[in-house]
Amino acid sequence: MSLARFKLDGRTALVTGSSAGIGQAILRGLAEAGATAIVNGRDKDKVAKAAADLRVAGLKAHEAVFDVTDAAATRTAVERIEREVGPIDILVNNAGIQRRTPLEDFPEETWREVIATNLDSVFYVSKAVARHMITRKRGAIINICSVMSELARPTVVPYTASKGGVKMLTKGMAIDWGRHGIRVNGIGPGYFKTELNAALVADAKFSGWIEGRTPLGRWGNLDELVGAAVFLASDAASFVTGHILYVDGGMTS
Ligand code: NAP
Ligand code: GCO
Repeated sequence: MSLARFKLDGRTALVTGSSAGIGQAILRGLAEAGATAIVNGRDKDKVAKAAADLRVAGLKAHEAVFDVTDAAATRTAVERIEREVGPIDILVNNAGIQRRTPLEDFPEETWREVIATNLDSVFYVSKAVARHMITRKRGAIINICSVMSELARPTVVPYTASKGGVKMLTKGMAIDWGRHGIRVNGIGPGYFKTELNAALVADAKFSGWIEGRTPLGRWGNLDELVGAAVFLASDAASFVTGHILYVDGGMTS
């Protein structure tokens, strides 16, 4: 098989929450594979900095500042991208948050914030983008799940529920949109050192538990997620849809 099937030249990729962390790493990897990158986040300065970093590396980058929990703002932003940048060929629903509190003490408003950011947004952004992909009869969507799509641990139950939802939403989207030539898959990262996990990284006991609980014996490196994203976004995965690819050092096994 030619490695050209992994190339993304001539395609445009929107990654939500790509001004930092996993989303930033995945978007850079898609751009290095040839895609035009669209950086998203709520903070315009962070988005501008992330886009500038891509341009300094000689990569094509545009900025799209919007809150993925706002369905109307999302629709407006997607219409603007399609009009001003061009067709969105690849969508990665990555934006997400974590809140840690024992369930019996978990505030209802925080539950809503976690579900809105991690789950509702995947529906909002995917629906806005898929309307255009359907007319073109092609597209690739990747939803960022988690090992928490399969496993649970204390104090992060709302997050776990949200990521279980993202797993099944991924499968449902694959079923509804396969006839339109749209492939929908998930990536389930293990534990990675990002801002979202800063408190865990600083906790030597927890970090030691992660290393012991992970067959490869360590936290993941952000660039170790890029291969899975490029594969699932590319023609190399032309017959792959509804699949959750765990990049977790073996934790879910
Ligand atoms: P992060 O470092 O905190 O980055 C989160 C990104 O999402 C930021 O760019 C943030 O920018 C953006 N964001 C947050 N809320 C948003 C909203 N409402 N609208 C638009 N953008 C928003 O987190 P991360 O660790 O990279 O996590 C990214 C995704 O990976 C999440 O879905 C998370 O659940 C998942 N994940 C992470 C790990 C891990 O080990 N880190 C493992 C498995 C899955 P602004 O705040 O400026 O908007
Ligand atoms: C936690 C972490 C996890 C990871 C990730 C693992 O508190 O256990 O935040 O939820 O971020 O989701 O896949």
